[in-house]
Amino acid sequence: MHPAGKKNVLLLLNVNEFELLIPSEFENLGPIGLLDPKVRMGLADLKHRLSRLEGVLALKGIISKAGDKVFASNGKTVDFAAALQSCERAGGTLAAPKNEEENKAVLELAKQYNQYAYLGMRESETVGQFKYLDGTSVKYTNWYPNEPRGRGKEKCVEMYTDGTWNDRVCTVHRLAVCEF
Ligand code: MMA
Ligand code: CA
Repeated sequence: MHPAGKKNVLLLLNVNEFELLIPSEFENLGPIGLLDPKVRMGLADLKHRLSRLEGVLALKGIISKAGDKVFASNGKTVDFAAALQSCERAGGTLAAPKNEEENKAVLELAKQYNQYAYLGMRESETVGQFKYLDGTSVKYTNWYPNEPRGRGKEKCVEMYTDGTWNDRVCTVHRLAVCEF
């Protein structure tokens, strides 16, 4: 039973690298190793079946993965605001590659759809400074030679189909690549 007003907090539990969200009211059940063997078998089976499904989706070019991130696109080209909206509606956000591995994973999707892709970052008030959508500063970059050169007039960022980046006006239609 949920006592009135009690928040349904979730705990992140790591089980053999398989992260599970467990309602906090079960925290007193202790580590996963103490769970009923049938429950543990069920978890192992779910893990196996999920990784099999991810393998199929990756094989088909529907998702790409890097570390804990999953990238996917609806294949549509839209302006920046619409691209961000469609990612958020799906429970994700626009892809913001934070290292070379993630950049390659986003590139896979740009190549799959043969379209330049919007990235989840924008130029700040300070010309030439780019920030992620949560306001933190962009560290890893992969600018095309001599970019960014929009001098404050190109506040969005597109990924070319070779993985390099260009600052660009936010009104052009580009592939919405999301991260989850
Ligand atoms: C050139 C280059 C870019 C700029 C676009 C805008 C094709 O690339 O000047 O920096 O963003 O033009 O059309
Ligand atoms: Ca540019």
